[in-house]
Amino acid sequence: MQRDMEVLLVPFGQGAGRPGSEWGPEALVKAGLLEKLEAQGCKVNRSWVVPPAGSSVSLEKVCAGEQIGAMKHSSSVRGMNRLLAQQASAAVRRGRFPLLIGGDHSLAMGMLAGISEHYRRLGVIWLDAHADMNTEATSPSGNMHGIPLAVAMHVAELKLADIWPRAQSIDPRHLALVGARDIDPGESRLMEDLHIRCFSPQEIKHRGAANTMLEALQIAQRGTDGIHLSFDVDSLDPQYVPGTGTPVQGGLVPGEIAAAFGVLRRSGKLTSMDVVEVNPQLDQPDGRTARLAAGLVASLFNR
Ligand code: 4U7
Ligand code: MN
Ligand code: MN
Ligand code: MN
Repeated sequence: MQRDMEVLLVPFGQGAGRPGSEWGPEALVKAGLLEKLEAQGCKVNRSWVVPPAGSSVSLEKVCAGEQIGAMKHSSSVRGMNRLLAQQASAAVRRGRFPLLIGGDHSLAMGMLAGISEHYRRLGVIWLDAHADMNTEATSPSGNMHGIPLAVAMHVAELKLADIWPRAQSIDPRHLALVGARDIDPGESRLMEDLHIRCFSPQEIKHRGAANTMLEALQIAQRGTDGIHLSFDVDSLDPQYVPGTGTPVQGGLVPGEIAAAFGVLRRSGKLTSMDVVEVNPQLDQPDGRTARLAAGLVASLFNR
């Protein structure tokens, strides 16, 4: 893995249905994520991604804009993702590994938009309790953290190219879902239509996490020029991650994520990553969600 990293800290949670994930970056920094990475010999360049005061994409101004369909805060989500795409693209151009510390999962749109300017055939591994591929038309909630994959595959109304003009859509053949167990009807139709491979927790527990991740890696690797890992902490079982906004029972245990990450680390193939949906306001007072997430993320970059 490229160990010269651009850590993009994005305190933004308006894509989620409940407040708090905007405090995720602070909690992950407090949990020592950046020190752990540095202790392992990574070069950590960090930047907070927030709208510059008075800029044409300030949150205040974009909040006042029009909404797409019924999606909540769609203008500010788009504005924030445009800024993020710019930073993610610049990081790859400088030869660095972009690591997003969110924030809610709508921020994956900006990451994929910016990164796909350079990796034109990007493989994606989506580690999540959810499929995150509702469209504006199928979303039961109107929350934009539930649509990033539909946007990335250019099957939603909003497209990556609306966020970042030089973006390239994600080919569903290069996408693997890992850990999904709460899938809406519109999402399961799309998964069938596009033949998207989904590894349920049941399958992972049966086959073993390392074997499963090896197969997911093959899907993301075959015919691609880069691999993005999107780590939604709700892929873990809620007993380990109380601090997340959309918990779903029956999730992965930390040892399973660690084993899966071991496969990815040894492959050396990842070219970018997100860690999202840490919500410190919902966490136990000891901050266990951020601490667990920080340890797991750092383990990916261990030598
Ligand atoms: B997350 C949901 F309806 N599918 O669209 C939706 F169940 O980034 C949840 O994975 C989405 O946490 C969860 O709102 C988004 C819902
Ligand atoms: Mn999720
Ligand atoms: Mn998600
Ligand atoms: Mn969530």
